[in-house]
Amino acid sequence: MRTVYGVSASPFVRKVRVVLAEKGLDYQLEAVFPGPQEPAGWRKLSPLGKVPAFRDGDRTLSDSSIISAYLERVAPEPPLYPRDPYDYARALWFEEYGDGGLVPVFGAKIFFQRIVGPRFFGQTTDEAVVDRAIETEVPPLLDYLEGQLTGEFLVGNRLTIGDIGVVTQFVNLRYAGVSVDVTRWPKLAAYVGRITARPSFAALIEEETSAFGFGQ
Ligand SMILES: N[C@@H](CCC(=O)N[C@@H](CS)C(=O)NCC(=O)O)C(=O)O
Repeated sequence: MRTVYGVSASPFVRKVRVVLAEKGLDYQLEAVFPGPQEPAGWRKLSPLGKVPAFRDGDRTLSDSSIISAYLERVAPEPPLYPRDPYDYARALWFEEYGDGGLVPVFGAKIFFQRIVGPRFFGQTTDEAVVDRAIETEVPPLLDYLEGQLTGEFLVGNRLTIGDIGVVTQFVNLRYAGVSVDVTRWPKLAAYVGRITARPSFAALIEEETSAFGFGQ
């Protein structure tokens, strides 16, 4: 049995779970909360201490990008990495845009401030940090994506790892009470709605919303 280790509200854990769902692969989720209360032996599974980590029999891996690339080789259908060299690279670029571009703002300055800090570390939200992020840092990130969307997906005409890597970050943004303004970013708002309505995303959003009470 395959096992994903991590906390389900993590955008990176969700990314791997969406990949597994899109490929129709069975797995179990084992709850691991990174940080001070990490379980004994965790660093053997995840040398950097981050979630997700993954086990497939006696093989272990960490990092959502690495796990997703492994799963593509294990189960090539449906492909989530384009065959065309440039499309392949563009899909990886959007995956990186989620990790390196969106996370430092959506994650560190909004989701952490509004959700993780108050709920798990007893911290008070610094609304000035959140407001500044929403007003000045989020818009250029969304402007770029709006300009990249020419069709149903970010790359080509089918779902890729780029879509999964970007949209999983928007799920956390929504949990933190921030949605994409449809009047300012119409293509992006429709795109995020479309991708999150896929059964792979929708099932996890339902599970996480009821487990954590997001948006209630
Ligand atoms: N590049 C990593 C990022 C994973 C990551 O940052 N996970 C966060 C949770 S969303 C984490 O484990 N943070 C704990 C830490 O950095 O110690 C991936 O794609 O898996």
